Amino acid sequence: MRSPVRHAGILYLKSRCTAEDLRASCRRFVQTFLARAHGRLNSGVRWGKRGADKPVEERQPHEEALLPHRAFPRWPAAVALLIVGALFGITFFSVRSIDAEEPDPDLTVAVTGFQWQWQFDYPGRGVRVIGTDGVEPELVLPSGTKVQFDLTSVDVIHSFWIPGFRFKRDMFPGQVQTFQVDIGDRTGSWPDSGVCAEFCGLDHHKMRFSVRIVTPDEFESWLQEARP
Ligand SMILES: [Cu+2]
Repeated sequence: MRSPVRHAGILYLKSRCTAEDLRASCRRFVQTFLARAHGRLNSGVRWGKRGADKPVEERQPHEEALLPHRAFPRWPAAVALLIVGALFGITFFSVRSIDAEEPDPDLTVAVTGFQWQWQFDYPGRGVRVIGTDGVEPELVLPSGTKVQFDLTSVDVIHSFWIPGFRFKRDMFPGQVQTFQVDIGDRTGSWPDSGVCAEFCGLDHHKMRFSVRIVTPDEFESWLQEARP
């Protein structure tokens, strides 16, 4: 006779499978999983009873193998669980700190990706920079500030990536993704330092831009000059 536990883990697909059938199958699967996990944890005791009361010469090989003194130790599983838990915790808190946003950043830049160029808008400042075929756009930022990027796309998925900022984020049509970056005190110009990191069509390779970081005073002067 087949074990009911063995049966319980199988998801039967009927020609007309109702939602209740699926729920029942999922329930059986979870119950089976828990029952087996519980059985494994107690294997040293449960399996150890088999053959333990027989003389050594009458024991079957599988019974001998499962006696308590042959059972697998539990500490490797405990160590593995501890490592997984620690890695999970480190990842959780790292991602949370990376994604943390201040309610009032110093500057917001709205970045729009399109096939196959970039558009940088400085909301409230009246400045827009658009890349054209053959002319790489320049992203100008003030040093020593917290800058928020609002990212979106008008056609396909692009990905805004400035390797020097250690930050990359995908851009989806119809959605706005935000992230904030602390712009350090270093000023300078870095041609070709920003790219699209998502293959977005034939001329994807043309989606590159330069980054220039200037002092806050120079940034205000640049805004005035760039304003149409
Ligand atoms: Cu792209």
